[in-house]
Amino acid sequence: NPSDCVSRTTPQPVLNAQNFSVDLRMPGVIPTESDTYLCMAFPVPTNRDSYIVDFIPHASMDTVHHMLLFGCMNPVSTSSFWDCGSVQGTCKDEASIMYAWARNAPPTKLPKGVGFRVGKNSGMSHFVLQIHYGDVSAFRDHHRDCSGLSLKMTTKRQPFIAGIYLLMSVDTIIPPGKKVTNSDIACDYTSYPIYPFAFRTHTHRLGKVVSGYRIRNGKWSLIGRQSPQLPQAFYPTNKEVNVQYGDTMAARCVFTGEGRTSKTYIGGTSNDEMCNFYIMYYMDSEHAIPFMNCMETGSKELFRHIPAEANVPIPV
Ligand code: IYT
Ligand code: CU
Repeated sequence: NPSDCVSRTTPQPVLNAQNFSVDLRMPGVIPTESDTYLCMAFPVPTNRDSYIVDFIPHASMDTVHHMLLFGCMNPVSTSSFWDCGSVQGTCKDEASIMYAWARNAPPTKLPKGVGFRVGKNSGMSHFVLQIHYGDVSAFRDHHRDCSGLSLKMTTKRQPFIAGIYLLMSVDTIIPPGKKVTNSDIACDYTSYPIYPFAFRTHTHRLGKVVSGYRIRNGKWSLIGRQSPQLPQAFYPTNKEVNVQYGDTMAARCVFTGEGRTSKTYIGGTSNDEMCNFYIMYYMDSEHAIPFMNCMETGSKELFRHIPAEANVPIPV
């Protein structure tokens, strides 16, 4: 939509002293190859702590496959945009994901009173927007793309902080030809209560289904379950499942090695695999921890009790 590119240059209206909006847009790019990943970094426009309270996507449906928003201190580059496919990446330090838009999936809304805390003190001085351009045939006319996101921000303290808990496998090996390989991840939870409200799964081509659970007193409660072959957006969680000190977090990715002639490892390229279960939660801002992760391999004994649904494929 060419008018998207125009709005970028018009000044941002100042809503009032506390609330403002930030436009993160590609600077009129023309990707030439399908499956191009482009990134752009933006400094957080205030030194004060501020909160993202809403995301408004602007994506060209015919070319944008997905968009991800990260926060970090040191983006790979600050000059215009860069190719951030598997080689260069997004940030020199650890990046934290805050938003995902995927074609044909409804975008997530933050609950009222919940915001992502950003700004220098929160370890997030920059936003990095990543856009995966899928089919680029629509660029044969050489139009320029300004897809991106608008962030609704405020400096007003929010009662709840949004955060991400990431469960990821670091050691899965998928034997070639083997029909089913489970990748199991589990960690004890030893912090203040979190309230999950959305989840996202991520694998590459071999992932069939990814499920995440809270285990309390031996009872497994589903947080979310999805096919990673469907749009990899944040979906609403199953039902109100909170997580508290003493619980266990667990996730399983089910892979198939069919069609492969050699072992598949965890890695960044499309020939590698990943097993990720992201939980978006809110937490009392008093003891907020914005990002947590779990990379431990779950024990066989624990996973003997995983509900059977975790191995039931989801039709795509
Ligand atoms: C090896 C792996 O599984 N990488 C994942 C998870 C990951 C995400 C972030 C690892 C780190 C991060 O800072 I954010 I270290 C991975 O790269 N996943 C991709 C994106 O990078 C987010 C994905 O689409 O979920
Ligand atoms: Cu990946």
